[in-house]
Amino acid sequence: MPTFQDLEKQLTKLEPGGRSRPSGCVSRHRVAIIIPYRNRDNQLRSLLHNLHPMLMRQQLDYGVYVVDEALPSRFNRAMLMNIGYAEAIKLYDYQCFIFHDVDLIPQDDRLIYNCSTQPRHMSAAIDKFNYELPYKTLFGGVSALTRKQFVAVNGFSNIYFGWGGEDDDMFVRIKAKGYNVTRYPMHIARYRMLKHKPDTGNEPNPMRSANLRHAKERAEYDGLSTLKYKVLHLELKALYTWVHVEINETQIMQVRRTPP
Ligand code: UD2
Ligand code: MN
Repeated sequence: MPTFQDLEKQLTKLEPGGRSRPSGCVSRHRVAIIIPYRNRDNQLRSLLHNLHPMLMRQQLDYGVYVVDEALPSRFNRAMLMNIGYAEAIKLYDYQCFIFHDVDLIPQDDRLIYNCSTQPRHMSAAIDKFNYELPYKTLFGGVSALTRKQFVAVNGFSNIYFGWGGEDDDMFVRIKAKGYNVTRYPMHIARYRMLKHKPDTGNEPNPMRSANLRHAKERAEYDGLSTLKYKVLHLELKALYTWVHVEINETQIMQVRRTPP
């Protein structure tokens, strides 16, 4: 496993903040890779080691954003992705957003990290699930939305603390706005999932099914439009832009969970 220092030596063409663009042409795709993150150092190194060379080969104009949630609030994957979006657009005119679990390593160069006329679920075939889609409405893992699509669905919900439900909630939002989820062919959309020890602060969320029941109505008043957070630190590191954030769980839970 390479250290961050090893990686910096290998990836000399990167610009500060984990940015790259093709030399000699202007890429059609300005892509922000948003990684919801806490305490998965080994996996982050592994992902960056694989992702940067692949994205360069794909001739994308891209940047990598690691949104790292400070303790003690419970992990909120969906909200971290909203924050990643909000911070990335302040820094560059991104038009495409790839929301990326840190533990999924793409295995095929034809898995192009761009956006389409419909939201795309990228991680359709994962080794852990025998490279089969576990269920048709799955939207977890890695997904791709244009800026316009992401704004139309009001981003992700902010109220899912702990593990589960936030990806299904997004699927509901997407359908509610008349979009259809697309996927690359199963022999291309292949990923390896890295193993890890159980996390603290990301235990299964007991509210996940109850929250999901009102996903469609809640999309109108819970999401990008009500996003509140505090940036503790933002730094253009060599391999990625590090966004260290504080989330106030009590404050967020004052948002209505059920329709008025
Ligand atoms: C599934 C989904 C994931 C998400 C989750 C439910 C797939 C392939 N993955 O993941 O997208 O919907 O269920 O919430 O469908 N993380 C940290 N530190 C932590 C905890 C989580 O960095 O302490 C991040 C990291 O990017 C990780 C992601 O959150 O990959 C999802 O957590 P997980 O990998 O533990 O959950 P998993 O594999 O069941
Ligand atoms: Mn995982």
